[in-house]
Amino acid sequence: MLNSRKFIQFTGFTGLATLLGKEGWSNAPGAGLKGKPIVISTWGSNVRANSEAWTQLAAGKPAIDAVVAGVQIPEADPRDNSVGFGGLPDRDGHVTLDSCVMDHKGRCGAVMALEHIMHPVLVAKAVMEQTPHVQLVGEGALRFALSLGMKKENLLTPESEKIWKDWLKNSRYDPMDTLKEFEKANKKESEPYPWPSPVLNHDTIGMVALDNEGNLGGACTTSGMAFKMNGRVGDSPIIGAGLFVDNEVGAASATGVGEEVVKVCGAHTIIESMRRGLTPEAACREAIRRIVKNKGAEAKNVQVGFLAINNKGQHGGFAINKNFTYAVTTKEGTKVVTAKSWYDK
Ligand code: SD4
Repeated sequence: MLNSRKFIQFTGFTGLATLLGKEGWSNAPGAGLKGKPIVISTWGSNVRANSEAWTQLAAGKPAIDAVVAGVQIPEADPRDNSVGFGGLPDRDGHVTLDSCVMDHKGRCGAVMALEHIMHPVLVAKAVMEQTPHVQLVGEGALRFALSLGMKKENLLTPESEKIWKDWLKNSRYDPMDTLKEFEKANKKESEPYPWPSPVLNHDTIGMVALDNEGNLGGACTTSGMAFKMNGRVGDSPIIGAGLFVDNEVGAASATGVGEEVVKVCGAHTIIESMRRGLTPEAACREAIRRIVKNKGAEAKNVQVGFLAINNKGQHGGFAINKNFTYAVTTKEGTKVVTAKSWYDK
């Protein structure tokens, strides 16, 4: 069971207040749809992305199109320092993007360490649809994007550049060191769990959806861990780690310290657990259990959050540490769910 279900409060998201009625989205477009469409995405702040995806689902579009539309919202938002434009750079100052998509037929595409392209998810989709391959990386991915007519852009905003330059003063990279940073900043325990720091690595978007026809799709897109080594690839563009979709079962995605997600094939593990009959939440918990088993007591110092839907439209999530939230949109409306976590008291 999920421990908190709240309809969204609109502080900070002015446009959304006009979209939702007091009790959720009772007059939402799509209320008359026969199926049970649903879209969920990592982190409560991604309600705006859900809204875009829902517009597509409500118009009867396939899940894959809905998620690709949805995740482009944070990709183009310079305020989101973990995705696309405005994403924090690697330690050499390069904004390098990881992204993947997967559809209901098991088709998939990914780009890794892609620079200068505002919407890596569109390149990942084109890899899936227009090439004989599944993954393109670095220079080759960039050349492919340019061949599609995409523009080469500077994605490093002045704000991200400043954060990077401040970081360079100490140049300490240790995603496992979060609690120490937390204590140094004199934060209270009740504040959101900061991994690896309160602001620097939040809001990667993993989004999965079920459309009106009962088909699933998913997308995951990120600028990855801030100040990573140049060339580092996380879980987000790895099919089976950051994202997996199987129309027979469900769809799952991940956020958090990608190295830990890759080690347990996170999203694929969740799908296989749901295939064995686990609920989405229990399946996410099982994947978290494997990370905790690997890391022992150190797991307390790292955050990973998983979310999943099954092909009946049920959803769930689970995290290592508390305060992992995800946004859910259905015909009933949009809400932000705080997932249970391994170390919930
Ligand atoms: C990564 N999983 O590159 C990503 C980071 C992330 O919100 O999820 N940030 O490891």
